[in-house]
Amino acid sequence: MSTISADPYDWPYNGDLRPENTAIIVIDMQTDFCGPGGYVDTMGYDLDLTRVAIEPIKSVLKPMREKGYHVIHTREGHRPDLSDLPPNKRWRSQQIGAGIGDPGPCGKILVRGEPGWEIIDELKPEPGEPIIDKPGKGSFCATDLELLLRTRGVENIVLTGITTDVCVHTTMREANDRGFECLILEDCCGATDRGNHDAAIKMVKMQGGVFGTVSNSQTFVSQIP
Ligand code: C5J
Repeated sequence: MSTISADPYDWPYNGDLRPENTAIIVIDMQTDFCGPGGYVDTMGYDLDLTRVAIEPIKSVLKPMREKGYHVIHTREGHRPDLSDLPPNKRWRSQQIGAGIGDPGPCGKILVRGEPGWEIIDELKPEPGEPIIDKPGKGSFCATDLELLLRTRGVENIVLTGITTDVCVHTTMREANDRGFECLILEDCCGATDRGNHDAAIKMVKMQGGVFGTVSNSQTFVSQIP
């Protein structure tokens, strides 16, 4: 039996932490969310706030890969014909000057196959690691992620990526409702606003761990069995 020190409870709750039943999900580490000229940059947000997660995620991926844990990546993006882009999502993005599907310095914003949609070089998936393409914020909505996790026997999920308050949080909530045992690594995430990041982390800790529990990369790397 092994656990990772976490707040408000050590994870996983039942001490059953093994490479076979545990996956890390690296959420949306794409140029559009943390690279120059991408969606977040075009909206005018500070890229340092999302890029801060890159090195901590790398430090966690290394031992997880070496020990044979499941590694899964996600990308937010839409079909080139935008047939899976809800009109209200497009309209809202246009209001802030970064219309999804519109041309930008990294190609069409948040469109599959465009340079901005690619996962950044620092966190390129290794051969065999599944990539989930999702049209929304949650990684379970309109994807085969749940089937993939259940088929592999995954029970525990480590959440990393960007942004803490949007795609990471939505995915954590979806996973928690499906009975997965969730851990979020707070320094492996970043938001477009520091206060939102802190609030999103705080929310997880309410009610005895309402969506799971919180740790950090250093603790995780030093304790992972
Ligand atoms: C957003 C994401 N923030 N990956 N997407 O629109 O969190």
